[in-house]
Amino acid sequence: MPVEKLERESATVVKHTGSHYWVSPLPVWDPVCCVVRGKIRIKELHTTNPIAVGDIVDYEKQEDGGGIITRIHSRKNYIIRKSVNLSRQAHIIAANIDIAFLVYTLAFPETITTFADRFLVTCEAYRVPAVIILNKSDLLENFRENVERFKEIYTSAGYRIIETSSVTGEGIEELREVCKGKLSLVSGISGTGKSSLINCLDPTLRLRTGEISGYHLQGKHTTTFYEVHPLSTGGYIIDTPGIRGFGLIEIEEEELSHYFPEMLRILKGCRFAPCTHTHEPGCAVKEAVEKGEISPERYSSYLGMLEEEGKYR
Ligand SMILES: Nc1nc2c(ncn2[C@@H]2O[C@H](COP(=O)(O)OP(=O)(O)OP(=O)(O)O)[C@@H](O)[C@H]2O)c(=O)[nH]1
Ligand SMILES: [Mg+2]
Ligand SMILES: [Zn+2]
Repeated sequence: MPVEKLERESATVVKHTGSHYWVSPLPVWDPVCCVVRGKIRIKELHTTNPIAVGDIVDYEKQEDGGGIITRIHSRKNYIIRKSVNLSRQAHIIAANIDIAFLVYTLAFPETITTFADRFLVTCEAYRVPAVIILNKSDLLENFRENVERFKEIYTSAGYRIIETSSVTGEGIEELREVCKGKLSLVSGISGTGKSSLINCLDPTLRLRTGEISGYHLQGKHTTTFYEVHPLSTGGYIIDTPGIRGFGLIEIEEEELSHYFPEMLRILKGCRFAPCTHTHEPGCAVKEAVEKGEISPERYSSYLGMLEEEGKYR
């Protein structure tokens, strides 16, 4: 039966579950359940989801209280990753975000640094400011050396790190301040405590959390939807499902080092331009690695990504 068209309005996508999108005209919190009619495609961007949380869309209100999405506004930015399985399909995690928090744990579960570096490169490539949350600080008594090394690597690269614990409350007030007035995103592997942190930021939210288990102490992929939560202390935060692996989408070989802030700062000094900072003589980046000004860990992550990029081309 045809439904009558009512008003057309703009709103932000605040939740995505399969075929449904909830939208709300932020800062007003009044989510309406919408569907997409027909195909909405963004030119030249082939992704599994044409619309992501954080997108601003136009929708037509329907008599039954729901809506039909008719248009996506152009995006200020977005975070996109490639699935690490064979399909290597691209997926937009979220759009129009002011800050991306990488929720990282050195133990319980241990996150591999290549995950962090790929996430951070993607944030740089799409102009999303990134902040690292080093969570579960209450469990790191026996990992002090790893903590210090981790902080050294990423602060010298140019990233802010906030150490947090949802058990002791460490860092929560600092995080609240950063979130005020912004749309932020938490991302990370399963079990790092993304949903627990959001519950700490605003205890009225009561998001579902899951224990970590098994021999490798991994998370159980408790959060399954992408969802925006309004924080009572100000700002909106997007909880996301844990990611297994973060596949980079295509980045040109010559461009990759621009997304390592510590390399970008000095690559003007390379004799050749463009320089891949691998075999070229007179390379300022290699020199900085030798002098210890760029960490060997980040440089080897860079080389790994270069190699992988070549492989899929
Ligand atoms: N000791 C300690 N445990 C924590 C902390 N934060 C979270 N946890 C525990 O870690 C487990 C996983 O927490 P979740 O918040 O569900 O993790 P998540 O990142 O949302 O996981 P997914 O939704 O699966 O991606 C739960 O048992 C939490 O209680 C922390 O700061 N310290
Ligand atoms: Mg979760
Ligand atoms: Zn160079």
